[in-house]
Amino acid sequence: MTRLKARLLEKIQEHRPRTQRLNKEFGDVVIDQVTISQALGGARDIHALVTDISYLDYQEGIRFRGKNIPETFAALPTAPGGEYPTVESFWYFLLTGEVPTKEDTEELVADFQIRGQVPSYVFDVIRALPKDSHPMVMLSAAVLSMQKDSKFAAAYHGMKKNDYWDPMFEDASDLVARLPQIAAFIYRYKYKNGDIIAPKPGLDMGANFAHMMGIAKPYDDVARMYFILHSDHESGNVSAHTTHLVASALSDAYYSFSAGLNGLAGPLHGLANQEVLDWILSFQKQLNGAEPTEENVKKALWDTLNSGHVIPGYGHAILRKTDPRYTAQMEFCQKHLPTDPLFKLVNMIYHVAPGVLTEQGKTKNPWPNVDAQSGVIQWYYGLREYDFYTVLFGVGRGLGVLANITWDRALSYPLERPKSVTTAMLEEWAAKG
Ligand code: NMX
Ligand code: MLT
Repeated sequence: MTRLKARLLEKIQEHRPRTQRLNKEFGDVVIDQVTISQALGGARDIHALVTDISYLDYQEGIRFRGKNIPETFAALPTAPGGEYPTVESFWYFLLTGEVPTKEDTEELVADFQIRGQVPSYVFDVIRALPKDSHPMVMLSAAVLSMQKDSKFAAAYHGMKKNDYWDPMFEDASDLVARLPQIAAFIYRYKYKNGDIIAPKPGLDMGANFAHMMGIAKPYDDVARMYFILHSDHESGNVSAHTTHLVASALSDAYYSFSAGLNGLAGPLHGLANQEVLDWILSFQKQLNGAEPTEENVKKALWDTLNSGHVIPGYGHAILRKTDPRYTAQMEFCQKHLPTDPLFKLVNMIYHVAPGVLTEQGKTKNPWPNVDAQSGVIQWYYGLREYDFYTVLFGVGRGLGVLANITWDRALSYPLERPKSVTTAMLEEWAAKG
């Protein structure tokens, strides 16, 4: 058993009595009530999910295991020669809530090299799809194709409920370790004439991903930063909630995460990073070489709104301030690409868009989210096929949602099955006030 798995087991055993006591002794305590607009409005803000892996504050943004983004980056061990933590150490942190030692991380890097070996049939599945399939289709299909080797599904009939977490952890770890190679394969297969670069033994996940993508330093750090920032955003977002919901039927990690990825592929969720680049580039084209100004950016934003479209990368279902993931990436850009024309344009949009959205008066949050800034960095380092950007989000999101479903099984969270009502019932309650 790896040190991570042994520590995770201790953590699970420590945690179980807390959940059991709450359920048994305090099960009737009311924590929320539901209004008609919440029932009609996408269950917005109803407190009905429990996770300890991350928490999203309306103003401050995300905390992973209690730490905000700068604290997370500062606490975890960095890769040799890198400025950002290894993804492996972050995986340990998400699962246990503890900062791993150097030895814990090294063991995990070695463990991932073994788990990370992608079965060759996965590549056959990708190749069998039409080449013009969206890369998210390729990623989701690749993940789903590995279901046949699920350790959870194989063990299911011979297992007690208390042990479910073990093969779920095994599947989750296998998946996390394999995702970078699958993503890099999709990229090189689809956009680089199938000129595939094999993984290199001994590298951590960020360095190996940069290597397999064929992009030089500091892209290893970009990958580490990107995967960590996109990992988790508590349980209610579409990809996390879908993964959790599907896993609640005791579907294994492959079924569950593939479903979550399909939700991530929507333009209001993860696909927004692709939409942002598309929007920015078409605006740049319209400028025809002229400098972006407050006036022409304002006009482009209004044109988009007046045509009935959303401004991609702005707004959020929970956040009410600038997303700290946006800020973390902006700080990276200020350090590494301060004069890049696209970064300057993104800054100009940040200067103008909140005012335009406030004036329009519809959105509850006129501030940028993670997707407003992420594509510019990829573009700068040569990854210009922007319909690939959501795949990068997906690799990162795997860390959060797969840690979550491991804990779901550890704490025996049951089948999720909310109750629906009819419109007539709502009308009846409305009449009663
Ligand atoms: N541009 C224009 N209109 C907007 C925007 C925006 N960026 N954000 C919200 N609105 C509109 C929204 O469409 C709705 O209009 P209507 O009443 O006509 O249906 C109204 O403002 C109220 O929406 P909110 O309650 O503020 O937002 P909601 O919680 O429903 O949706 C998002 C949240 C993120 C879906 C929404 O802000 C949006 O569509 N943003 C643009 C897409 C985007 O950036 N998505 C990525 C989110 C982060 N992620 O990675 O997943
Ligand atoms: C996410 O990272 O999942 C997005 O910001 C969307 C959300 O939290 O609802």
